[in-house]
Amino acid sequence: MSLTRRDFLKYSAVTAAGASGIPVFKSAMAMGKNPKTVVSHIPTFCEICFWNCGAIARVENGKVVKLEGNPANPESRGKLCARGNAGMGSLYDPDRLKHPMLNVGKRGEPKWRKVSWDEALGFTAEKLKSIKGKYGPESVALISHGSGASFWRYLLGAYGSPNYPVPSFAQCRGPRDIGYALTFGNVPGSPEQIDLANSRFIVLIGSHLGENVHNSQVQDFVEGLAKGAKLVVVDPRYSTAAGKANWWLPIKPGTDLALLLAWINIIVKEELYDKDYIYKYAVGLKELKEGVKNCTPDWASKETDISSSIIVDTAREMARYKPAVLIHPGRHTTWYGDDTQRSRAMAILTALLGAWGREGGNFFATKAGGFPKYPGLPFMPEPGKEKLAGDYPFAVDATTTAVRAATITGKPYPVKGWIVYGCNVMKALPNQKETIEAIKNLDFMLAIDILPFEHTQWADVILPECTYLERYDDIKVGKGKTLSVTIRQPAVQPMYESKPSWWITRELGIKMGLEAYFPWSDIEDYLRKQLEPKGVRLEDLKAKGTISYPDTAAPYITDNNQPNFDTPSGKIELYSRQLREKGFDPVPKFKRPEAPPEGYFRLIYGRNPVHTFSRTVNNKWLWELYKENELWLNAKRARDLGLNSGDYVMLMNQDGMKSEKIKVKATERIREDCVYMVHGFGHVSRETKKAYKRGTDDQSLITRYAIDPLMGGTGMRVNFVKILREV
Ligand SMILES: Nc1nc2c(c(=O)[nH]1)N[C@H]1C(S)=C(S)[C@@H](COP(=O)(O)OP(=O)(O)OC[C@H]3O[C@@H](n4cnc5c(=O)[nH]c(N)nc54)[C@H](O)[C@@H]3O)O[C@H]1N2
Ligand SMILES: Nc1nc2c(c(=O)[nH]1)N[C@H]1C(S)=C(S)[C@@H](COP(=O)(O)OP(=O)(O)OC[C@H]3O[C@@H](n4cnc5c(=O)[nH]c(N)nc54)[C@H](O)[C@@H]3O)O[C@H]1N2
Ligand code: SF4
Ligand SMILES: [Mo]
Repeated sequence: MSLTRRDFLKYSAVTAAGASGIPVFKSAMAMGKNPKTVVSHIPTFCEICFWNCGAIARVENGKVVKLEGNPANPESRGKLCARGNAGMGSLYDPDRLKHPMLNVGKRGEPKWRKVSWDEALGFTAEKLKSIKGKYGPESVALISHGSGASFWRYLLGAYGSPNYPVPSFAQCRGPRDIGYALTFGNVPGSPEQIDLANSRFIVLIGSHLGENVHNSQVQDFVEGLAKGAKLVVVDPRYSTAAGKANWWLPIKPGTDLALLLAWINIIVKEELYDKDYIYKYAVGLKELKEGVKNCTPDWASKETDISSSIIVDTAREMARYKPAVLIHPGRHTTWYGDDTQRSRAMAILTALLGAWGREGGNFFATKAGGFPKYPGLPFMPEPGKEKLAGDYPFAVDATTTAVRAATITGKPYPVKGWIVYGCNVMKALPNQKETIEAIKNLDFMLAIDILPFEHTQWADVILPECTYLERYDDIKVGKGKTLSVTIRQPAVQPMYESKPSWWITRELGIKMGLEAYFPWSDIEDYLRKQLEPKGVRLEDLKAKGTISYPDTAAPYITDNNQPNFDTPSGKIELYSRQLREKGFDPVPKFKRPEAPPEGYFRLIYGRNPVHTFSRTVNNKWLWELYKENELWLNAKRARDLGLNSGDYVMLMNQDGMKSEKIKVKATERIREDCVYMVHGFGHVSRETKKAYKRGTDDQSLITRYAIDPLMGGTGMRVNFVKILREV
């Protein structure tokens, strides 16, 4: 039975009961169910992806039977996506990790012994203390992705390590954030502060919204289109979004910077930029003009395979709608190794159109203050050594690949322990051979996960976290046009022997002699201390799920709301002196990417709307919807190769690496020079039974990666594959 609007209103009406700390029970009679059925609605937030939409779990007799969006939450607005709706598939996955386990075999050839929490944590504490004693605390790194990671980061801070890399930086949005920060002194934000719903002209460069499902962003995109926004989609593949576009530009992969420079060239040459805005807020127009003077539409046309008339038309059209133009900043931007400069070109174009801080462009997040940390914590030790950010002048944090390199080479200092939380390092990082080599060099690897995916099989200890529906986590503070705070709380008790990270890290901390850092009596005390200074009662938040603060500051530039550009000049930097000083191009320059050799295709990848990376492939409902990925192959090339949709093939990359078999999807919807697959398939752990050997792992073919010299991101679309018929 679904939660109707009336049910929801009834639910809201009983928040007073919730406020007393009692779970919000509804009368079973009112639900028309067996009178013995006890129903409750527990607000929480989704963890199936990191949009973290506010959700409401309907619990019947202690079992979660349905998940719905929480209308009070800005990320869900009452709706969940298919993945969020299927969240119970994680909770009730029969393959879940059930007990702490110790590997009594060799690393990578595990023999698992079920152990108590006390033994697992005691063993882990000893290992971590011994690494600290021998090499120093910086020799342990936390590689993580997900909400519970905040507790692990805190524990590592108390332990003294500065190394907490996330794949969502160097394999995801790192280049974008650095490119925008170099230009505007600010980042596009997460959730992105983009005004899709009010935009009159939207440009998607790669971003495949609709397949990439970030709930409220897709809702805004649909609203913007419904209100008549024009749409340009630049993608070598006819994506779902391209199906809605006024212009689909099937670009030659890896040449987007040439297109962007040509657009900039037209806009400055024809003086179509927002003059008042640029004179007031930007520096470097003259140098920019000079820098792009040879980037003519004809030049770009040869590089990109897009006709020069379309390049000119789209440039003029976008200028016509300025400033209500949204050049979508993208999210997964580690493509070809020149990604920060491509992102910078997108930022420069945004600036020329006057769209930063304008309605329909990029808006400003609320200035309302966030929530404080737990008060009175003992002083965290200053990490002794520099974090492992690699030799990249604009890297801001430790990166996964710099940590991996240090683990292999011992330079600049050895890394001997990995704590891997909610991150499948085999699937997320390019070049699996290097990942394995690094793991073999470790003294100790700990995996905290909910499922026995392949990377956990390399660990010495596995700790079973309970799923998001069984636990508390840190509060989620959202900063969009309004400030919001959302709670995660257990809808049901943890199954098996699984435990939440707040509990695991505290116990482990105490075993390592770090108890001074964990002064709270329990998680509710910990949360309460962060909520109370903002006047929020934990009980109210537990009942409502999300509390939002209407904002008084405008999200757009007005006379009283002037932008603040945190750059050396205090202005938008069309020309970047900081880049020049470090030996990089102050105005982005295009470098032609290597073309696929004869008989090879460039391998590109993306998302499927019903899966999140590799983590949902074992979820029975989502698995039913899409069980294995397919190889998108241009129909003409398929004919030439004598292949039909549904045929199975294997792939071999430029380094001789062969894939598992994959089903062909012969289609006009992709260029002839590349093939495409959804990321995250081809699991090799037998323990995840549904996912096992379904489809192909794109990462197994990504043996080569191009490192962004500015910030260390790993461009992963630099591999070429040949199609092999024998399977
Ligand atoms: N359903 C679902 N949604 C998700 C996720 C998920 O796992 N599942 N993950 C979330 C996360 S963390 C991220 S980072 C985002 C990622 O989503 P996006 O940021 O949208 O990812 P991209 O890699 O930019 O986009 C993939 C698209 O780029 C196209 N492409 C490939 N090469 C090129 C090229 O050279 N030029 C151009 N212009 N296009 C190219 C591909 O054909 C594909 O359509 O999605 C988020 N949303
Ligand atoms: N080839 C290629 N590589 C990529 C990408 C790509 O498109 N192609 N995308 C890149 C991007 S944009 C990103 S953001 C990263 C994503 O990288 P990851 O976030 O590492 O992605 P997953 O492969 O889904 O691995 C997630 C792991 O978390 C576990 N997990 C799920 N929920 C929980 C939980 O509640 N607690 C704990 N402890 N564990 C949990 C899952 O079981 C799984 O083992 O990958 C990057 N790498
Ligand atoms: S977008 Fe979907 S999977 Fe992601 S948090 Fe929201 S409902 Fe969950
Ligand atoms: Mo990502």
